Amino acid sequence: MDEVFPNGFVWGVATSAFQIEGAHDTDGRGPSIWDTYAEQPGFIEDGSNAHVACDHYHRYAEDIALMTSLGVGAYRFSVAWPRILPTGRGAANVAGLDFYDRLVDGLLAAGIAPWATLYHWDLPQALEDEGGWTNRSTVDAFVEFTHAVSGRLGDRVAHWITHNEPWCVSVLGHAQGAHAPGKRSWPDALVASHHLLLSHGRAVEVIRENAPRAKIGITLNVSECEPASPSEADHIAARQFDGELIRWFLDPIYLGRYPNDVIEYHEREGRLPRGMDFVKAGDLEEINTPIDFLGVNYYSRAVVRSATIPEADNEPRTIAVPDPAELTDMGWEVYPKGLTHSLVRLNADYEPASLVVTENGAAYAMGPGPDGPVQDTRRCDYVKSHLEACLAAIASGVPLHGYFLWSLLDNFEWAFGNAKRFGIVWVDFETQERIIKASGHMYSRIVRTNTISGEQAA
Ligand code: IFM
Repeated sequence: MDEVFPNGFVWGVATSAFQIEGAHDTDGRGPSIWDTYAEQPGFIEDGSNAHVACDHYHRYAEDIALMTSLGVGAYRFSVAWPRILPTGRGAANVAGLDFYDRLVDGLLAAGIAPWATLYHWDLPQALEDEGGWTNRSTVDAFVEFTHAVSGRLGDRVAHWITHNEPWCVSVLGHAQGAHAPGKRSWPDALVASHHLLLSHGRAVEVIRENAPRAKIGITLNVSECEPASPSEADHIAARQFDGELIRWFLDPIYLGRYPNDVIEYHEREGRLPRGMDFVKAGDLEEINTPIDFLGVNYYSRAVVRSATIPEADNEPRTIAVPDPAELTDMGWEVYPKGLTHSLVRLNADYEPASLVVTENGAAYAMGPGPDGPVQDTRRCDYVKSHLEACLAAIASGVPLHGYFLWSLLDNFEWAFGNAKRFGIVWVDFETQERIIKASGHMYSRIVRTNTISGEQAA
């Protein structure tokens, strides 16, 4: 197989605001739902919070210099809504906008293309107090936020992502309680998912007004959903999970309708007590607004078993871990073939104009050895095998145009806190020292040469 990527392939690194910025109450930033969530005793595995995180708010210039030394061509970051509109709507906080202005100008001066994500989970707490994503008025607030940000940065940011992983926001945040705002209600999760999608469609229109030449997309967390056994029950369960995770979001976006089998499944599970009454006339047309690319965040596959999880009373199936399997520190199976299969399948089912891997990476704990360097060989292997998977997809005709490694920096991994390290740059959270790991050096060679040939798996 050809080990060279197409000319013009975008090589990037990704982060998100809440996970790296810190400066939680600086320059007028308001509290977000994740600040509130992290304050609850026991909600963050290692008891950490993101008040300082990687202190990127103050060290962004140093972090741009790191990206320059890696040689990456693009940087995917997110804009903290509570920095721009501290209570969610109303007058924009100029100091917050100024920060992203400096960041974008710094990136452009360094020859790095900014890719801005609008919503990467940090909803202003004031909006949550009014019902958050379950309240349709949050869609209007998101439109205000999009106006403020794209109005200020749209002359320089040429790539926009409306939402990051709306399944996590709706299901992990509203049905499973594993993410902020920590709710456990499937009906709320499905209402929230619709409002997220509607806000996506409306935001696309706003960005097109403020940045007419920009490319706009949305990012989903994608897994290849496979049955745990050949049994019919497991096949059905895998298809249901695929429906909940992928088709529930992409069918409205690309086909202008919710998938009937998934509606029926949610109804059977009692998750739609009032049917689909939250879908108003015209909503699906707005959600179906054309976009320029589909962002894919891929980490692992989902092996699905039909049996109920005993401790999670509202889940009718289990996501199993195959045995034996190679696992990352998240307990996620290393399964690069699933990335090829997912890209090929999404391309066939939805025919997006372009696909971009907007996140891929692995959590491994290894830090500096006695003589300094961080030998994260397993992350090197993970990245290389997933880039091979990208090449296989391209060879099958998938219009894959870029890859963003998650993540530039070790950072605040949501409910796991600082304990799970995804960075290709190691961060000492006490001193804020940064050290490029072996994976960062390897990635640097790859992005400079546009090929993975010469990178040996360990
Ligand atoms: O850290 C997260 C990121 O915020 C969203 N996608 C998955 C990553 C790893 O869990």
